[in-house]
Amino acid sequence: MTRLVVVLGDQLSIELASLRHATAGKDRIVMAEVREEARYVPHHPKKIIFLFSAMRHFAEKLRGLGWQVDYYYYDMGYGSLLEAVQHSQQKTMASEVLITECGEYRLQNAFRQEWPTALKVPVQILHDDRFICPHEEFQAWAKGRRQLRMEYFYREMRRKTGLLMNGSEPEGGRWNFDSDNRARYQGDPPCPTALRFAPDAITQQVTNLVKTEFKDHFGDPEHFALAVTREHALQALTHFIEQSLPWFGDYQDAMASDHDSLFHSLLSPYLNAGLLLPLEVCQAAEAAWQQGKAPLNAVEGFIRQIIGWREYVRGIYWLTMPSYLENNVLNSTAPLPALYWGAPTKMFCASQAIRVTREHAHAHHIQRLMVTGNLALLLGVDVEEIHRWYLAVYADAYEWVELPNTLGMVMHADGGLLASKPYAASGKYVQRMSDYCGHCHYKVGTADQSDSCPLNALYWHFIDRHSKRFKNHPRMAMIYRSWEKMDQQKRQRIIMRGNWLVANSDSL
Ligand code: FAD
Ligand code: DLZ
Repeated sequence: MTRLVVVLGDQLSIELASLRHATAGKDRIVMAEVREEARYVPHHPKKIIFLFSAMRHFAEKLRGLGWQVDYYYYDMGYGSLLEAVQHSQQKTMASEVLITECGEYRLQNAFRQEWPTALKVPVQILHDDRFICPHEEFQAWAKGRRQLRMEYFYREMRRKTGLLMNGSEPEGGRWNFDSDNRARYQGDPPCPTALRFAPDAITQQVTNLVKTEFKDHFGDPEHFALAVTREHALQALTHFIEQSLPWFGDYQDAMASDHDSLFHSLLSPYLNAGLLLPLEVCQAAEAAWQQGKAPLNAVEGFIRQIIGWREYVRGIYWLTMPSYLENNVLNSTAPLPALYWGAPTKMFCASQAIRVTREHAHAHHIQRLMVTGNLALLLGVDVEEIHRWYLAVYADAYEWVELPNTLGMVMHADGGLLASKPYAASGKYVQRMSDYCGHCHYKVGTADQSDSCPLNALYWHFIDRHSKRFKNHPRMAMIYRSWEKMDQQKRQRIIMRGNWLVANSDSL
């Protein structure tokens, strides 16, 4: 009997478990562009162009390999994945639906609870073994630990994969070279130009559709240049390994007004949609080190992001959902400032982070964490609102990876489950790591004046309003001592300015 194999927009890998468990020519694949997935947040137009085009190319590839594919185009008007699968099921009288677990609790729950009843056939859900750490392994690792820390999880993943290992010891005698990775970028070596892929006929067709159907979504659909096939994604990987990896470590935390992505890989949309696999990407980086083409601090730093952070945030997501979404321990409820949706701002750092987001559906990690993230944390922006913003605006955004980064790493809303202390910072951090402050209307050297960098007063405001929670935190005690030593009147002026900024965040 025929089975239906559902392939989601972020499951575009030939190695996918459900494809391995099915038979080309006998079983039938269902892929669908549907309103529910395209509209659960107002996705950036480039994210939708990327996914729809990559899905259409993948369907072509599957057909070329002998698969029968039912592909539902957006303009066929299907509301949900279930509706599309129901249509194929009624047409084929398939006996079973096969699917690889997905990246979002909402949909995974629907597969379990709704689909078997609605479809009247069994729905078999397979583990997604493109990831390195299965859920059970993460649960076993987390069980009984007083604190979860990425660093210890990461070491387990190094041992498991053998990446950068010399027997049972880490290559270079250290697990982590992060302390070597904090340089400010001064223009040398020159940054590579990003690899751009000219849109083919499929991408052009999708772009026209997106420009019409999603014209109300934040983001620029023009100049789309992402890879939409595995072949091109592999070219992007090679480009990164050759052109950027050697300096990835040194400038990982830097920001520069002339260079939107510095030496970052820009591989996250491909990894998350399945065009590249995490292990192959790490192995390519390790090979570059073995061949003497990239130093250890760069390669270790890069691999840590993938087998460390990426797997760790996924583990936390599935360990804690759905209750993770409810966390808001700092009671953050302020509205998201209009600048996040493109309103003008005098803060140069924020205007840069939003500009790259609007243009590319991408911003690098430090822009997300220390600019838009830090500002939202200091202002106390509503956790759900900022979560939905991050989920909407980046081409790599899926809830399993976005939510722990936003709610845990940025907003500290989980009370320290993901990271021990908040990444709160004043304007000094931006000044140290970028050239932004030199272009800014505000003065980074002061905190209590009407033209002082808003991050400065907001930082102390945050420290003051959360003193009960953080005062005795061993890594924050020094900050509280500095705050308490500050002149009483200056403190008052800073708090007044902080109050004003929180209340007038649309005027930043
Ligand atoms: P590089 O700097 O080149 O890093 C290499 C790879 O490591 C990335 O492609 C990514 O797969 C992985 N990686 C790096 N940092 C992280 C991290 N903190 N968590 C998970 N994986 C990581 N990443 C997403 O893939 N999707 C998201 O929706 C997402 N949302 C984020 C939201 C916030 C608030 C923050 C602070 C970070 C978020 N990140 C997210 C993590 C990170 O910012 C992006 O992975 C990175 O900027 C992607 O660019 P890149 O491919 O050039 O990364
Ligand atoms: C993000 C997205 C969008 C915009 N559209 C679709 C779609 O039309 N069809 C589809 O199968 N997947 C889409 N996706 C990705 C899904 O939302 C993603 O598979 C789930 O969120 C699980 O990670």
